[in-house]
Amino acid sequence: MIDERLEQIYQDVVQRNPAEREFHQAVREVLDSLGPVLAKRPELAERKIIERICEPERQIIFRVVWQDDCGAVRVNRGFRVQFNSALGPYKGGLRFHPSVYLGIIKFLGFEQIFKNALTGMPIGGAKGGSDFDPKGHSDDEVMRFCQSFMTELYRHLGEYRDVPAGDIGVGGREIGYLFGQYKRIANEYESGVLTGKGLGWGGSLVRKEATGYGAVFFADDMLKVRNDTLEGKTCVVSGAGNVAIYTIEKLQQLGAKVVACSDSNGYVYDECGIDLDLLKQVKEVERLRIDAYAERHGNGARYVPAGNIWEIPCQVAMPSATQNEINGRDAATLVKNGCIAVCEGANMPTTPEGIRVFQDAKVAYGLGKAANAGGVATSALEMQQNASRDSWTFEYTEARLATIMREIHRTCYETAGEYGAPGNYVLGANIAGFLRVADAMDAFGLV
Ligand code: NDP
Ligand code: 2IT
Repeated sequence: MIDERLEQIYQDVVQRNPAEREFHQAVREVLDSLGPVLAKRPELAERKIIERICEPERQIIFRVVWQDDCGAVRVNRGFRVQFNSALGPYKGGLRFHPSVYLGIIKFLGFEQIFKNALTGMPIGGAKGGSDFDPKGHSDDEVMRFCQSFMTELYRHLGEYRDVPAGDIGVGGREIGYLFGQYKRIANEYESGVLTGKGLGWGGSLVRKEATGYGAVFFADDMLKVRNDTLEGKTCVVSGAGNVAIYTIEKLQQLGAKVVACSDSNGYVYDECGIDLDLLKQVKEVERLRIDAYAERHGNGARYVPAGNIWEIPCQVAMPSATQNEINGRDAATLVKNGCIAVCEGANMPTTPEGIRVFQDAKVAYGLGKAANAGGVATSALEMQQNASRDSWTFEYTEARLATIMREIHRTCYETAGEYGAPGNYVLGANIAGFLRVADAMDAFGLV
């Protein structure tokens, strides 16, 4: 770090939040970008804006008890970290995955503050979730879990207070059960309290596609400033969930070829390009594992159990599964194999060592908090439609998303240039996002 005040802040964060490794990592990455800001704006340091941003406004941890189909009692832990409300109501997804603990939710909530600021929409930052794993549970069990989870969470929510959405393990089915229970307890049809809703009950067209589409728009812009395009590029997309599927869809629409995707068990390699209809059938309709794609395909698609997807040669890599899925060695392999752009649909998928490898090799590197902001931006568009009791067409909503993504890219690119680091989207995104939140916090006084 350039500034020893920042190093001290980081050490304090580590000490005050022991054993929250991913949270430390997310804080470090932002603080590493802020030296030039403190040099220009010393009053922000005096008023301890950074220390305040690193401390969540409110953290809620609660017990979730439910009964499985055999009548056995199950106990999980629920979280909602309401990190920062300087720019609007708390906003951010819910993650249901067995790896969830406070450190994961805090890293995601911290990232969300800056991401949401970059969208230019009036939304603060939050994240929540549970160590509950929806995989392997029946619809009825998922419903009972969601109802129990919302029975505690509802008192902390509201369209002007806190508006959750999906993330890993939380899609349309879970949002339906959560909304149903909220509506029942609150006795109000408060559409704007959750986003990612079904199209027949207050959802927005394009929300399902938005994170993946947005990440591809960002990748397209990164290549454009280098006088290049996505057309004809060989791409690898990790994951096979919501973000991965719609990343693949938009890449294909723009003429790129996606040769592989994955889940936590392995990857599929399809030299002719992923068959998206088959992938959607396997993952979205039947909720199967990715090996079923290769089984059904029959025509050359190969399933590689426990394979490392980053060993597949590609020009564009779009990590869309989870945090820290690309380490320094994976990054070096990608570079060696000719990768020219990495654009993150997932949150913090590249380790700090991996980021250094990409930056040293002058790979166009689009970090998650900028590149995957299209999901939450379209959530904010869903909130707008709910507030005005309106619903927009697919074309109009996608055009709004495209404009927002192009604007985020421009902001990051120009800010990096202004601070003497042209092409460094990490610096550009962290500084631009931070300044928007810091200026609002500063205007509010000591709160
Ligand atoms: P889904 O639950 O729809 O899909 C997640 C995919 O990632 C699955 O293929 C899953 O495989 C894989 N995955 C999850 N955890 C791990 C793990 N620990 N190791 C290996 N693979 C894993 O989630 P989303 O597509 O919504 O989310 C993917 C990423 O995008 C996350 O980082 C999320 O935070 C981020 N994101 C999501 C947004 C959204 O709107 N949904 C918005 C912005 C970012 P398996 O089935 O085997 O678990
Ligand atoms: O990480 C993210 O930005 C999301 N999971 C989406 C959050 C949202 O509120 O739409």
